[in-house]
Amino acid sequence: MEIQIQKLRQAAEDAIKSATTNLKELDDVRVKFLGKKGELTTLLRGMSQLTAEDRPRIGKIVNEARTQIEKLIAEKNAELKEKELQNKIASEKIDVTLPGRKIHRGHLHPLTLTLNRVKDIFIQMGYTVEEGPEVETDYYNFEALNLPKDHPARDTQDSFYITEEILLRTQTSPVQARTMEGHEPNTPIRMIAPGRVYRRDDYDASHSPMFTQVEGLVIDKGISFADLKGTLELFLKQMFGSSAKIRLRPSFFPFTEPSTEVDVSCVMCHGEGCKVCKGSGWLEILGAGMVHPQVLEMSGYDPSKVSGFAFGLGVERIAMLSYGIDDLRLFYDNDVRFLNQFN
Ligand code: 2U9
Repeated sequence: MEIQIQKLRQAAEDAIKSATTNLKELDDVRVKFLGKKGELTTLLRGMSQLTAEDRPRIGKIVNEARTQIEKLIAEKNAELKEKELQNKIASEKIDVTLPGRKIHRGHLHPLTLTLNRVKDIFIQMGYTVEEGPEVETDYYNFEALNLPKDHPARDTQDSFYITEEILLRTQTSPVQARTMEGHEPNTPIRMIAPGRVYRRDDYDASHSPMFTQVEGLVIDKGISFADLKGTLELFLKQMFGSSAKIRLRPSFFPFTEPSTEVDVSCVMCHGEGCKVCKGSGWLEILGAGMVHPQVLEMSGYDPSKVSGFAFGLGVERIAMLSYGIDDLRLFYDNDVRFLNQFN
């Protein structure tokens, strides 16, 4: 029995020594000798057959062998763990001399940049920014703006109809009508409504069935045409520079009376006359007017107590003039060679 134990101890020591690759291999050795069905454990169980005289002596040898094997396994375990750690560190080594990877950051679209500038100017003047649905009712898109079903001006704003009464909005004006309705009647309003609008139209360098508008509305006691002119002049000077001049021409819109077109001196030639302004020195940039009494009344305001002015502009047109872009479709193509120029 003693010889058997010595052999087993030697075999275990050899196995531990040769377990050089990984912890799993070492654990297999542990199970083989010390596990529940391990060789030393089995030997220990067989001790019940020994004589009472032999048992303490043999027991001592077996226990010594067990302790020794456990000690060697623990030592080897620590050694292998350290080795695995060193291997891991070596494999994860970072070459700090490598050039860095470029992080491609996104940026805002030129239309968003232009819209943000327009918004900032009006926010500075104390305007609120209001939004509304792009899918609108015929009532808010037309009726509430003095465009009844048989009004000829509806022909210029044919739209995409979902039903006879529901359509894609042709202007952001319904947002103003909704805002007025949401206010205590005759209380002041100073707002802009930016957003996408839709019209049945061609798709070419200067037309699109979808574009971006900003409309504005100011209502209070005693608002006059002088307020309209002063506000829009200030806006255009901030947008195009303090040397910009403005010119008003009479016009017609169903929702304003009187109505006006607002021109700005050409941003390319400063009034000299060029290709962009077709030699006139002026650019058509805004439509505006005093809010029609009928429109005030429709949304619960009393035209004998308050008055207001309204205006509208196309963001694409302003962006084209600001950046010198000659084709509207570039804004919607999503060609990164174009978009990256606004980074
Ligand atoms: C309410 C009352 C009045 C909004 C207005 C214009 C003039 C205008 C166009 C300019 C170029 C739209 O982008 S564009 O095609 N807009 O000329 N818009 S006054 O008047 C309103 C709106 C709402 C309740």
